[in-house]
Amino acid sequence: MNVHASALAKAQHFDEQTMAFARDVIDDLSQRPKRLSPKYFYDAAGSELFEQITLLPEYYPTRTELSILRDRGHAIAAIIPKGAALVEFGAGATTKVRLLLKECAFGAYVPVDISGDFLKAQADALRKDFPDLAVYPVAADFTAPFALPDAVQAMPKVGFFPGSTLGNFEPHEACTFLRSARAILGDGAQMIIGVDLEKDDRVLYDAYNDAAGVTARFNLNVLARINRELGGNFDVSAFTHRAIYNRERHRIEMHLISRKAQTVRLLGRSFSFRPGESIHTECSYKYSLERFTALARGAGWRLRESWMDNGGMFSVHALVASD
Ligand code: AVJ
Repeated sequence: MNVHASALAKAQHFDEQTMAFARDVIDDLSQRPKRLSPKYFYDAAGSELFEQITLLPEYYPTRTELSILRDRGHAIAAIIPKGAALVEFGAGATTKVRLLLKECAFGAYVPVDISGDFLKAQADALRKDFPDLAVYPVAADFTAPFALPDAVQAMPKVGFFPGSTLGNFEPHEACTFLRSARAILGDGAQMIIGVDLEKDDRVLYDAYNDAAGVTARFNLNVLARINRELGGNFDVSAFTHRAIYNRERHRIEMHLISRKAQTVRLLGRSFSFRPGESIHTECSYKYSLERFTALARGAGWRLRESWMDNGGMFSVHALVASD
C-alpha cells in the first residue's frame, strides 16, 4: 500500500483487521490478473450467504460431509483417545463439531478463529449443551502459528479441519498449513480433515453456478464489503459472477467479470477495468485420494483411515503425525 492510501486508511481510524483488509485489497487489485482473497467473503452478509449455499440442491459438499460424520461417527470415535483436546482450525458454525463431540469423549474443545465475538457466542452455546466439556476459544489466524492453551498441553491432540477449507489453499499453501498444524498439535497428534473430491465436471460446475444465483451473490458481496468497510465505489451491478472447473489444475475458479470499461476508486487509488476483465476471487481445489495422501505425507502426516459417502463425492480422513 502506498503512503497516500495508508494515510487515508489511518485517517479513517481503521482497526488492525480493517487495515489488513485494505492492504490486501490494494495489493491484490494491483496484480495482473487482478485478484481478491476468498478469506474476505465472510463478513456477516457473506457468512449468511454461505449458509444459504450449503442448503442449495446443487451444493453437495456440506450435506455430504455431514452425512459422513454422522454415519461414520462410531468409526471416527474409535480411533480417538479418551480425554483428547479437539482443536478446530477456523471454527464457524458448530454443526459438524457437535457430531464429533457427541460420539467421542473429548477432554477439551479449542475452537480457533480470527473472529473472536462469534467464537465466544458459539463457545457459550456449546458449554450449555456439553456441560462436562472444557471449551477454550483461541482468537487467532489459524494459518499462522499460535499457542495452544496451557490447560490442554498435557492432553492428546486431535485437529479438526472440516468443510474442505483446505481446497481454498494453493497446493504449496496446503502443504504449509498441514505442516504448521503438525507443529502446533505436536508429536503423536491426529487430525480429522474433510476434503472435496474430483468428480464429473458438470456436477462441479453446477455446485458453483446454482440456478437460484446465491453463489453469484456470495461472490459479488466481496465488492459490496469493500464499499462498506473501505469506502470503495464499486458498482456491484457492473460485474458478473463466473465459475469454471479447470480440470488440468483440479480446481474450481471463481471470477468477477467487469461488464464494461470502468474505473473504481478506493482509498485514494484508482483501479481501471477493461470490458470482460476478471478479478479472480477463489480457487477451490478438488483432490483424488492419491493426491491428498501425497500432500499429507509431504507435510508430516500419515493417512490412517478415509471415509467417503456412497457416491464418492466427499472424503473425511484421519491423519496421524509421522515421526
Ligand atoms: C468454504 C471454501 C469449502 O470452496 O466450496 C462455496 C466456498 N465458494 N461456493 C468451497 C464456496 C463458492 C467453499 N469452501
